[in-house]
Amino acid sequence: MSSARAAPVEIHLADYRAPDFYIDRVDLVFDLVPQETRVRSTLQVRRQGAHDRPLVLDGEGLTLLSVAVDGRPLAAEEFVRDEVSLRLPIPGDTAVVQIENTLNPAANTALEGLYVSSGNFCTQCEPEGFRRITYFIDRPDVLARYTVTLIADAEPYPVLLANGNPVSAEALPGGRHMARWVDPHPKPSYLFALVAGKLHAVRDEFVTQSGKRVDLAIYVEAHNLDRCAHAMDSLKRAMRWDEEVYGREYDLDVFNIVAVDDFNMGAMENKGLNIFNSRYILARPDTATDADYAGIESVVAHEYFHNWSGNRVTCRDWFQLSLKEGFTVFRDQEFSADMGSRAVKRIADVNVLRQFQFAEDAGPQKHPVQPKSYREINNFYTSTVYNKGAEVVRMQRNLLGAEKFRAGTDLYFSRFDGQAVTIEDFFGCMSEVSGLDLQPFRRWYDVAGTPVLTVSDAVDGGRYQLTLRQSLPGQAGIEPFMLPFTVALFDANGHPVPLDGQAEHTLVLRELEQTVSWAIPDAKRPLVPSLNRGFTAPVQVDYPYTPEQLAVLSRADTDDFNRWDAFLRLMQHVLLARIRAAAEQGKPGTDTLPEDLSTAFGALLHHANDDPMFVAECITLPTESYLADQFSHDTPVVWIHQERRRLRAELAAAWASTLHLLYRNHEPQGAYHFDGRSAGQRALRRQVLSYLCALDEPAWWQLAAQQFATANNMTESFNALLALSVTGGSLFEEKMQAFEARWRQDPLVMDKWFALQAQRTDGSALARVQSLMAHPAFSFKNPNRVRALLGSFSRGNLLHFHAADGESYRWFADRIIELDAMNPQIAARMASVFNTWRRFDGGRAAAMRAVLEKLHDRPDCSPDLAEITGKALG
Ligand code: B3K
Ligand code: ZN
Repeated sequence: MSSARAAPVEIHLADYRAPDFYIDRVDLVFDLVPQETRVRSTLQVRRQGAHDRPLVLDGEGLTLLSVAVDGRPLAAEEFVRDEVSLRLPIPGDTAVVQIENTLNPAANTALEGLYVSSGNFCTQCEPEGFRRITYFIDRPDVLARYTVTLIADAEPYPVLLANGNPVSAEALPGGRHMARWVDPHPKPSYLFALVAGKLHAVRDEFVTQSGKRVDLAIYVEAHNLDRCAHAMDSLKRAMRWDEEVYGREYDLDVFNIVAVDDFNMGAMENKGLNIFNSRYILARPDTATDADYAGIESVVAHEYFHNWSGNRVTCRDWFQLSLKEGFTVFRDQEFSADMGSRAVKRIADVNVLRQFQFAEDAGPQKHPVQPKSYREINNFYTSTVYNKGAEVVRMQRNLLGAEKFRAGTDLYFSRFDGQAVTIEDFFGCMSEVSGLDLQPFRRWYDVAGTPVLTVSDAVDGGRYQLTLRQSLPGQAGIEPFMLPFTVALFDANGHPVPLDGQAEHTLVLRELEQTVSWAIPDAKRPLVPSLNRGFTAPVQVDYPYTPEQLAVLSRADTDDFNRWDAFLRLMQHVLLARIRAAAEQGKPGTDTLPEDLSTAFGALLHHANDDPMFVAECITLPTESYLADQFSHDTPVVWIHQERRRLRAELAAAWASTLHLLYRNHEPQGAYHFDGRSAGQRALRRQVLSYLCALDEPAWWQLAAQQFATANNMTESFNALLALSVTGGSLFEEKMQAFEARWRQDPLVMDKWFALQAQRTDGSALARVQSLMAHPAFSFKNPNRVRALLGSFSRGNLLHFHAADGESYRWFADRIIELDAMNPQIAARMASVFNTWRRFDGGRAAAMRAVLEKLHDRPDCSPDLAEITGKALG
C-alpha cells in the first residue's frame, strides 16, 4: 500500500467546529482476505443543526464498490470522491448510508488501519486509521454503537474478535466461518478493533465490585502461551485497583488482549479488545528482564485504565489528547507506585521526564501539553502530551489533596460518561469540587517550555527566607505559573530543621517572584534547603548548591526522591566540570576523585541493605545522551564518553571491596520472582558489576562471565553482558555469541542483543550495525527490530553515531528514506534524533543539517517526516 497522502494542511484548535453529521449506529461486515478484504458498512446518519451541506466521509487508500442512501444506489455523478474523502447529498435529517469497499491488508506496511502481522489480521485505528478501513466521519467526537460481523476461512483464522461482547458464531459453507460482536457502548472510530487469526488464549476471570463476572483472555501464538502469566496477573491487579482507587468498574462481559509482533507503539486501548505490541505482554523469567516485567505491568494497566479515561469519556478532538493520555499515565504511575516502591517509581518517572520531555521542550518540536496546531497528529504522541501531561494532573491532585481530587474525577466520569470532551471540562470539575480558582493553572496546558525556578535563600534575624523566581528560557515578560512546591530544611549535620513546627511545607506559588520565611531556632549553619521534594512541580530548580550541601542531602534528606536527586546533582556537577575542562584542554582530566562525591557514594552503598533498589537508582550514572543535553553548543561527544568512564572507574576503585561485598550479599536466592526486594537486589548487582568491570582487572570480568553462565533468569544473564560491555574484549565477544546462539529464534530476546550491539563503542560501530541489518533475526519491516538496532545506535551510541566524519548520519538518513516508504510513523520518530543538530560543533551540525535537508526535500517525503524535518530545520 502506498503511504502517500494528500498534502497535509495545518489544523488549528481555534478552528474546531462540531461535526455536520453524527453517526449513531454502524453495522460492519468484513469478508477477510489478506489481499482483498471486503467491507460492507451501514451507517445511521443524523444531521446536526440546520444546514444543507453534504455528508463528508473520510477514506484513504480504499477501493469504493458502491454507495446507497436509504436503499437507493447512487450513480457515479451523484457523489464526489477524491483521495481522502467521499461526499454525498443527504436529503433529509436522517439517512441510512450503505457503502461497500475493498482494501489490501497484506500490502499495508504502515501498520495503520487493517493489516497482517505474522499471518493474522489486526488493526490500529488511533488516531486516523479507521478511514483506511472504510469511509467514515473519522473524528473522535462522532460516537456510535457498533455491530461487527467477521467472516473468514476457518482454518487459518479460527479466532475472530472485535470490540464489545460476542453474540453469535457459526460455520459457513466452503470452510468459512463467522462471528458477530456487539459493543453496547458508543465509541469513536479510533477505538474500533478487529483481530482474526490462528491464536490461542490464556484465560482467567475477574469478578467486579458489584459481583459481575468478566471473562479475561490474552491471545497469543501457540508457542507463547507460557509467557502470559505476568500480563494476566497485572491485568487483574489493575482492574481491582481502579475499583478501589477511582471507583471504576469494568463494563463488558469480556476483556480481550491480543499480542502482535508488528506494532508501531506499545499498545492500544480499543474497547474490550486491547491490542498490544508483544513486547508488553510476553514474559518468562528466562526471556524477560525486571524492566520488561515492570513495563508490562504498567502498559497493561495503562491500557486498561483507558476504559474510563479515554473510552467511556473520550476526547472531543486531537488537541485534547492529553486529556486521556496525561491522565491515564498519571493513573498508571500511581498504580505501579502502589504495587512496588513509591520512591523508586517516582525517580524512574522523573528520569523519563527529564531525559525525554525536558529535551523535547528545549528543541524544535517543543509544544504545549495542549498543542494549538499540527500537521500530522501521529507526531504529537509525545513525551510532552504523555509525561508532562501526567505531571500536570499530578499537580492538580497535589493542589486539591487526594480526597477532593477523587471527588473531581468522580464528577468528571459521571458528568461526561459517553461524551467527547475537552481538557477544560476536566479542569472545570477540579475547580468545581475544590472551590479553587485554577484559572492561573491553565498555563500549564497552554505554554511550552520547562519553567525554571531560581531559588535563593538568606538567614535574617532568626528567620530563614526563601525567594523563588519563575522564568521560562528564551522568553521575556512571562505570566506566572501556579504550582505546588514542597520544601524542607536541614542543618549542616543533616538534621531536619522544622518550618513552623512542620517537617516540610508545600508552597502554592502564583507570582513571578515570591518570598517566604520561617522562624528557625539556632540551627547549625550552613543550612541546606530541600527543594521541590518528590518533584511536586515539573520545573528546573536553580539553586547554587555547594557540593557539601548536596552531600548532606544525599545522605540525610528524609525525602527519598530528593536524596536521589542530590546525589545525581553531585555526580553531574563533577562530571560536567570535568567534561568542560577536558574539552577546553583537548585531553582527559587527571584530577583525583572529589572527596565529597566519594564519601557520598560510600554512604549510599552502606544503605544498600535496607533498600537495594533505591541505592541502585542512586548510583546509576547519568546517561551520555542526558549529559549531552546539558550542552547548548559544541557538545563534546568524545569527552562526555571518556569522562563518564573515568568517573565510573574511579568510584569503583575507591569502593571495590564494598561493592564486591554487596554483590555477594545480594545474590537472589531460589527461583526468579518479580518482587520489589529481589528485583532491587538484581538492580543493585547490575550497577555494582558494571562498576567493578570498569576496573582493568580480569577477575571482575570473570565474575560477570560466571554470572552469565549460572544465571537462572534473563535479568541476571543480560546484566552480566551489560557489565562486560563496559570493557569489551574477547570475553564479551564470546558471551555475546553464546547469547545469540541460544536466542536467535526468539525475536523479542534478540532485540536486547541488537540494542547492546548497536551501543558498543569498541571497533567500528557503524560497520557492525550495517552488517547486523543482514542478520537472520533482523527485519527492517518490524518496528521493534528497527528500534532495537537503529534506534539504539542513533540514541544510545553518542560516540559513534556522532562520529566526526558524519558517515553515521548519512547512512542513517538513507535508512530513514527507505523506512519512510514503508512506515512513515517510524521514519518520523527515527528522524527526530537530528533535532539537536544546532547543539553540535560546526562540522557535525553541518553534516546533520545536510541530511535533514536531504530527507526534507524529497518529493515523496511523507507528511509525518516532513513535519519533523521541517521543524528541525526551522
Ligand atoms: N492510545 C495509544 C496510542 C496511539 C498512538 C497512535 N500513533 C496507546 C496509549 O497511549 O495508550
Ligand atoms: Zn494511553
